[in-house]
Amino acid sequence: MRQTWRWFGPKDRVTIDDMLQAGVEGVVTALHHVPTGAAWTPELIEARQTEIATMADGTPSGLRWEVVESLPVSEDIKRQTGDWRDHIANWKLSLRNLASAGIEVICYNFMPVLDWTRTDLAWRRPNGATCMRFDLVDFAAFDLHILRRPGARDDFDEPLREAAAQRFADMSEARQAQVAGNVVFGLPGAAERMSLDDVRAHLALYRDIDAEILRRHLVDFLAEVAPLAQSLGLRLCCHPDDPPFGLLGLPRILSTEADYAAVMRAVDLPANGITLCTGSLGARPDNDLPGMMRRLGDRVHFLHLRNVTLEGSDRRNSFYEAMHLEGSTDMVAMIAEVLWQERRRQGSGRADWSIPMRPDHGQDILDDLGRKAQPGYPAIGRLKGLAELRGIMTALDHPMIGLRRGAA
Ligand code: DNO
Repeated sequence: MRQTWRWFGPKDRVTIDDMLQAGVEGVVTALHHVPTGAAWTPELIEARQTEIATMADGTPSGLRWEVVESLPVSEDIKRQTGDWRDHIANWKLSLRNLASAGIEVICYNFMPVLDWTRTDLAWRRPNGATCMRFDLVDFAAFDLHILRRPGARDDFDEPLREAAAQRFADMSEARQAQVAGNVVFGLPGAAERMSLDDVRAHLALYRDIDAEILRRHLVDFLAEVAPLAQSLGLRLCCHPDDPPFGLLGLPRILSTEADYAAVMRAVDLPANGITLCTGSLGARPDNDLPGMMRRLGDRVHFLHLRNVTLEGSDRRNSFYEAMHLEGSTDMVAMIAEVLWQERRRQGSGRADWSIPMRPDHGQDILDDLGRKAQPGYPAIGRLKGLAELRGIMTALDHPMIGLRRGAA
């Protein structure tokens, strides 16, 4: 596995020097400042590559931009409205420019309106660390009583509606505003904040788009971009829904193994691959993550290794972001499956046998608590996650362990 790290550019409070000292091998970033729908120019790509290649004192970092996360897909493309054809043309131009710059792995997602959703961005753990959390009762209180979305009632059963009413009655105005802000924080790049009216307006635009239509739009998009990516030697990898269940009445199409299998079959090219995010998919107890890695592994082009603790056994639960080896996902089994997949790729002579992974998210610990980096992306919490994951990788790869022999 290639050990990578997400960087939000020069404004990120976690620097190139920081990640280098964390032992990172490659960088994951995006041109967050380019408006969605516009093409990424060679000049802007090169400028970002130079930033990555340089430490604070001007010495070379030895790091390269290895994965794009994300090349954003516009709402117009998802809905096939407005300028969607121009946006696809620009997306393809960005692919060409990225390929010319030597960047091969391109992550994107196809979630309408919101990129990810949490109710807490800094939820306190008993040891004083903080983490992100999705509280289903808070979320229902938001949907029913703060956003007051028409149709929200039908999404929650009676006990949940009652719990949400009680929760809302107990919320201070400050907490109401905080939950609303947190829920809408998950915009790609998270630079802007939507008002509740903006959210309502965005939701209205999806009134007539169900999962079947949205899936068709994704397949139409892939039918355009995947053959080009294939010819340029690029690997596209779609990120799953986060969390992997319906929210705010919006359609969801990448929440399960069956969802992924259907989209990969529809455009059956190696370049049409997936980002296997154990944190997003792991928020649903019926997703078997090591099994997904085993069965879909030859099209997994990028890995997000992260853990969540589920607080129930339903498909839709409250959960919080646990430390990387804690939580509900068996991370050792997951890494073993990845290493097996890499052996198989090596055996068949694939140049892309080593899969880029990044320690996804981390709890805020120690000096992170004062640094206030991007939610989910602290320096030390991620460093701890990477160190733990690297320990597992190193151990499972050791000649004394049966994995090598088992895969042969
Ligand atoms: C959250 C991330 C997502 C992810 C995009 C990929 O922290 O996992 O923002 O980068 O959904 O397109």
